Amino acid sequence: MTTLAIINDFLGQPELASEHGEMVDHMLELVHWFMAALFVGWSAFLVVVLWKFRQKKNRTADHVGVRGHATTHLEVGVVIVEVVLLLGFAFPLWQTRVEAYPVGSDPLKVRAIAYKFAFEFQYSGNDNVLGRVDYRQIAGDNPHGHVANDPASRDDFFSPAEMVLEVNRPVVIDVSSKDVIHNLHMPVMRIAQDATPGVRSHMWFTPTKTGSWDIICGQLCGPGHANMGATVTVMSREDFQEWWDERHPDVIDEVEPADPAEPVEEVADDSGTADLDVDGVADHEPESADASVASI
Ligand SMILES: [Cu+2]
Repeated sequence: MTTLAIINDFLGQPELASEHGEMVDHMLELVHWFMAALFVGWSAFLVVVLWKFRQKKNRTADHVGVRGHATTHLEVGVVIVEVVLLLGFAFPLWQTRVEAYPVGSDPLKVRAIAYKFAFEFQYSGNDNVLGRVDYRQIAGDNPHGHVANDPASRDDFFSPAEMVLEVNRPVVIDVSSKDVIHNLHMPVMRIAQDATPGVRSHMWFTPTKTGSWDIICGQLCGPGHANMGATVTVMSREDFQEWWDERHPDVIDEVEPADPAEPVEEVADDSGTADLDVDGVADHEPESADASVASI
């Protein structure tokens, strides 16, 4: 699909590096054309009424006002275009995203941990299951709150400030926050997701280009917000494998792959704030349609 991008280019839309991004750009372009038409139409209308109802020509006020139905027809036209945009473009985009949610062992699993004022990325290791984190277990020697008895976490590894991905391989990202609400925003991937403490959010996409781009925080989160960022680097399959092998802990040789069907022992909740428990073991199904919608 080739996309008309005159207004997007004019507004400085960054380059595109994800599979679904073309649909997002296409819809943005259409919405902007529609807004441009409305802007021109309403501006012309304003000029016409200023001229037509000028004081010099109309010494006495007309208390009846508009007599024709032209404005009603125009309003109906606007509603029809908006319905077409919603039903013809926004809903299909949402539906495609929800139906194509990647499952199974192929998608890369990453957890993005946001905190004031940086991002850190947890990789699932060769078992492809992210180890659980529980923020009540955060301590000096456990900065991410790893659940110690979770076998899935033993081969996990971290990448501070750089999210490395494999080109053309879907990635599912668990987005969470350790303090306030942040937002993992990757403009080139045309995707963003709030990182809310106590809420498990997912986002997914397929990068289509190799390169390095900015990740920014999309929620005003405090005095360091402007400097809160990271990098997303997309590598070829070979380079990614090399990067992975360099970081993957040796412990993998001693660990049995975690069985996602076997529940990990729950941590005793003595705080009365069960919602704070943010886990992500083998659970990458969207919990509701909202989880996928929010990732666009
Ligand atoms: Cu932030």
